[in-house]
Amino acid sequence: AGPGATVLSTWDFGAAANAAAFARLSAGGSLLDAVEAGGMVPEADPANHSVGYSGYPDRDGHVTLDAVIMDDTGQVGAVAALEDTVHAVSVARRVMEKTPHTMLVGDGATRFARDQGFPQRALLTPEAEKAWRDWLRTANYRPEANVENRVSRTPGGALDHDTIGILARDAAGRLAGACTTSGMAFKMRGRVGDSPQVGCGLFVERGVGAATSTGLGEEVTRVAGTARVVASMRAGLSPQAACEEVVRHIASLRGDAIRGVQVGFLALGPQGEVGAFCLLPGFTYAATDAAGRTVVHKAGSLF
Ligand code: SD4
Repeated sequence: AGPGATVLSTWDFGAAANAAAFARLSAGGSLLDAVEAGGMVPEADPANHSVGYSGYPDRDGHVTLDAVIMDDTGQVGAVAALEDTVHAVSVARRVMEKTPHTMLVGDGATRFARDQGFPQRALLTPEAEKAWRDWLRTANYRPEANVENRVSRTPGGALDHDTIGILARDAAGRLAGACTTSGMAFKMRGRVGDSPQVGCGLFVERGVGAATSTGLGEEVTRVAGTARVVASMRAGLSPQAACEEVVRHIASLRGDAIRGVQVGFLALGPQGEVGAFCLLPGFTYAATDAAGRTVVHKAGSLF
């Protein structure tokens, strides 16, 4: 795993998130500050149709966001089906810090965001609305693999599914992570993906590792994917072997049902060891080392 990573994020656009996270760490911020700052980057990016502002809506035209944040002391906060709020990852952090709960959903999450002073903002951009109206003509729900790396290439042309998952470690080997997404484009109203669910989109355990996932969330949720990756690491597998194990498990469990489906996992060990693996070619991730150098890598794939 080379020199080891300090910040790891899913997809090409993770490089910008890593830069923000690394800057927070360098300025003395905590690991939670870093992963939150990283998640906020794609959330605010109008060219990214799969996270936050300008995310593609559900099939009723509502942009609904899922996010989670977690550290290695077991602190966790999440929101699901949050609306009218750009920074879902920050609301998730408030859930962690200000409530006795680990997750708020729907109207309750949105009301909590207002109570906490997060500005109300319409998330459906004209471009995303046009994509939705175009989609309604066929209403064919067919998630497309690796569309995350094609942000703003074909406005409205593709069924975006994306997430940013971001993992960070400090010099002492402590770990934290976050995951934020607008979920699958044109999903059913009320659909919640893997991303905000602990052990699915994100899992972090002190001294063992951190893992995050991306792709078609249902395929991650049904196997509690990141909980499984970290459990394998606890049992002695490297982050790479652990990511490969869960991908092989999904493939053997699901057979033909996952043909053409993308799922990718990213894992980070306490010494900065990196693992990444996916079903189909095309999953990339950004790794930033302790000196702040970022390289975008292609993950290995099963097929
Ligand atoms: C979801 N896993 O909502 C997310 C989408 C995603 O890359 O990660 N896409 O299913």
